[in-house]
Amino acid sequence: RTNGLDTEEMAGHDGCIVVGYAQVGSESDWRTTNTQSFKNIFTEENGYYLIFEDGQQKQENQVKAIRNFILQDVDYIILDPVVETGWEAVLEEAKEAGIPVILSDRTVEVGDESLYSCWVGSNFCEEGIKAGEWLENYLKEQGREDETIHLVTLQGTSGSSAQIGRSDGFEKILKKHSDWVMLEKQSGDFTQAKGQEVMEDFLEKYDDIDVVISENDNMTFGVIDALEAAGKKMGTDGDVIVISFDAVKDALTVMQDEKIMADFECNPLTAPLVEQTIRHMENGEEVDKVQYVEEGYFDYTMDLKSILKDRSY
Ligand code: GYE
Repeated sequence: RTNGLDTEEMAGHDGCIVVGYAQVGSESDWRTTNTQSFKNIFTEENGYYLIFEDGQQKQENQVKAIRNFILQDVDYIILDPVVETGWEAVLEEAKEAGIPVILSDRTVEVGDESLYSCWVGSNFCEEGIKAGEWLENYLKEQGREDETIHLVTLQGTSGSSAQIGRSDGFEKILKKHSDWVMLEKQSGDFTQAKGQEVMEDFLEKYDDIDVVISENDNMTFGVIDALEAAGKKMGTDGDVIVISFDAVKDALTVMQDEKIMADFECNPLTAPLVEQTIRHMENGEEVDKVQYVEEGYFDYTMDLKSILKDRSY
């Protein structure tokens, strides 16, 4: 196996499968685990040489990283695209260079699906639907199904498939309830700092928020800080119901105090499935175009203490 990496960089790496990985950034706990999952799996012991690029949540950085991977003539490109659109040109360049592209976590929207080999990730729309259905059931259980319910949404990075899927999925359930009023949706870019800022803004504008939908846990941590600073109580006996996505350890920890009522898991351990896919491709086997990772959900009624004991992320 030869490749275009300069000899110094590749010294001692002969025979490895060279993988260029364009990661979104380091905006959340979920992301940290996702990155670690790749670093643990794509090791030299496993026969890989991993070139990792952090795009700092900017598409232009990711495009630059992919162009460098092409110049380096890597064997595979793994892309976690920050947003869905605008990838045609650079994916075309990878295709012309004969380098397969595997999408991990988020996906792209392109006219020509042959521009990537496959996508390994989560069913974001399903996560949004499950969140809406959970709220539906909870309100029924509380005898509040005929009440007018005021909601706000903190969306993830605008135009990312995680944001689009979760928003669309929740919207499907929202539409069935004429008495659910979505007061406003704003992007908190999947970060805690932005999440807090957006929630503070919502609290200034609306004094009747019953439900907060927050499209990832780190924004939710910001939401909780803002609610606490405003003297709002969360939980069954509180003023506000907070629903989140990801289900990282710290989120399940605060769920014990009902600061988060339900959390829809997004599995960050995509690397094993990506690695398995590469092995299949190395053997010349066909791979499934869409491969979903497994995920569940958690709510405040569960035995979180024992769940937390076995949880790795
Ligand atoms: O929910 C969020 C991260 O793309 C699924 O990105 C991922 C999302 C995840 O920043 O925490």
